[in-house]
Amino acid sequence: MTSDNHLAHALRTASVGREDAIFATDATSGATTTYGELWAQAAAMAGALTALGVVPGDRVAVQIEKSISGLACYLGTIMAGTIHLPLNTGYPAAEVSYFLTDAGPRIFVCDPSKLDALTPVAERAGVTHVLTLDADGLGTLTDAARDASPLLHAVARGADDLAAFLYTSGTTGRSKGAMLTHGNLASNAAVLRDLWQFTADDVLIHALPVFHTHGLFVAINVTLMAGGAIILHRAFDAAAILADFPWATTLMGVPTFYTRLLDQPGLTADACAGMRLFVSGSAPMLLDTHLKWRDRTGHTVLERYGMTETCMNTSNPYDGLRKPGTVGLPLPGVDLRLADADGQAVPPGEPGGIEVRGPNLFKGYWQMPEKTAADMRPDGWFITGDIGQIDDDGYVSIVGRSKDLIISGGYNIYPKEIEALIDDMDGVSESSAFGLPDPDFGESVAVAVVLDKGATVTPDQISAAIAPQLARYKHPRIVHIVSELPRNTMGKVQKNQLRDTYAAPMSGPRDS
Ligand code: MCA
Ligand code: AMP
Repeated sequence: MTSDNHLAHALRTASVGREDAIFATDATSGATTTYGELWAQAAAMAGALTALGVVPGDRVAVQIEKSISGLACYLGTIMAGTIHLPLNTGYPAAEVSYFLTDAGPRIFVCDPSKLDALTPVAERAGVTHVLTLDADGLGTLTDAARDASPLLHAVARGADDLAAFLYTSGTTGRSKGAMLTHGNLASNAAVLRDLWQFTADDVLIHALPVFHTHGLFVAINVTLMAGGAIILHRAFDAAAILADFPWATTLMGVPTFYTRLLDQPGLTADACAGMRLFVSGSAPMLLDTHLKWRDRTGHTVLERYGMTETCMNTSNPYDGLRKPGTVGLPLPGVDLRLADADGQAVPPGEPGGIEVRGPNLFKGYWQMPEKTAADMRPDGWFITGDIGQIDDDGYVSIVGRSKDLIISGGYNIYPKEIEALIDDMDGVSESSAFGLPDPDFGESVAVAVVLDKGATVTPDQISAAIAPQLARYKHPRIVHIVSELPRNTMGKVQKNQLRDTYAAPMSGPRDS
């Protein structure tokens, strides 16, 4: 039924003949969805998209709440041969406008509550049809799917055809659409399923958002490929997740999940007795968290490392030594090297820029060949912007980043995006955004702002001005007005110095 559609076939195979097996249980309502129902809904949605005139290669952008119908919509876009483009539900209209204009989707699906605000935005971006889908699976997309003939034969697509765009911000400006192929997603999920030993008996607690690689292409694709089940949590609630441990076998999360779960008195070895695997990624897990988790639960968290452009690159082993503080070994089929700025290998044991190559590597940035060329060496190595070190056993540690990036609760925040908005304000001369240690999110955003001579802009005015422009998680938690930014002799702003100065706000300069 889906065999000519590379990714749909790969995701579907494990559940063929097991249509009555449960794919998902809603953590709130307890309602279940079988594999048969999931794929029937996906085929219906693919039918609706096809009836609206999509052709292979069209983009279908979605900004929808997490739901089973939302997952069926993802599978439907793949079956229809189109390109799935999920957007963070926290993006305000200003950010959505950029993504729609850049990606040029034919169809945009949003929450009904945002329809009035986003329809003009979508129309200005040339979107042909705006549909709706809410957290309960209701909306005009569902209506259209009910009325359309289901697409019984998924549109043929090969491994090299595009399956998804995920936008990732750049260190120098505009967000870039990473183009991921059917082969990228299928090969990476298959490797992870095998390495982490996922089977049809697994039940994954799914509390991640489904508009990023981690929640969608790792958690969902791996589960589908194993024919396992998920317990779908719409948001992260530590007590509710802990309460589901007895029915589950695995959890995937960002480090914040684990630090928040550690705050739960009920987190004990007994509570984890039925769990076989805890996976962490998207941000560094502190050694302290690793050790506390092991003490409390008897489990060693399996940490892995990936990127939007590459899916997953490395993982600690399932069987064998998991080394806290490392991200493990390169995945089977993934080449990883440490190189200097010219692409020359660094001496063994020395830190160097992490570069990767393999079937996981994206096809480039949408309509930005010069940015693709800047990150991809002619012989196919992708420059990740992470600095790594490899120990004698081959385990990779991430020891720094050459890209200017803040990771807060697993979300990436590019300082340049915040600085550009603040620098545009009347009365502002320049600004610098940087990350400060945060016990919950790992890092939080701070910004130092230099005002024009005589200007009287306040931190509150700065916060208020950027609030409607950026998703909440990108908002600076603290704004310091400073007389100048620290610079080195080359004139480059010294963010390390800002971090050191403001890490302990009570002892920092009293200039804000
Ligand atoms: C929520 N807030 C945040 C964040 N999340 N602020 C900064 N950073 C965040 N990550 C804001 C809320 O808007 C709220 O603002 C306040 O902080 C407290 O919210 P709270 O209810 O405590 O947060 P939450 O809703 O529980 O969310 C925390 C979270 C969430 C569960 C950790 O951020 C999350 O799901 N993170 C996972 C992100 C992820 O999937 N990353 C993978 C992408 P206020 O109340 O002040 O309005 S990276 C990836 O895919 C790569 C390839 C990889 O390797 O995996
Ligand atoms: P993104 O651009 O959202 O795909 O985020 C990818 C970046 O997240 C990587 O380049 C790393 O800097 C970071 N990252 C992902 N997993 C880990 C991890 N386990 N430890 C440290 N950093 C990580």
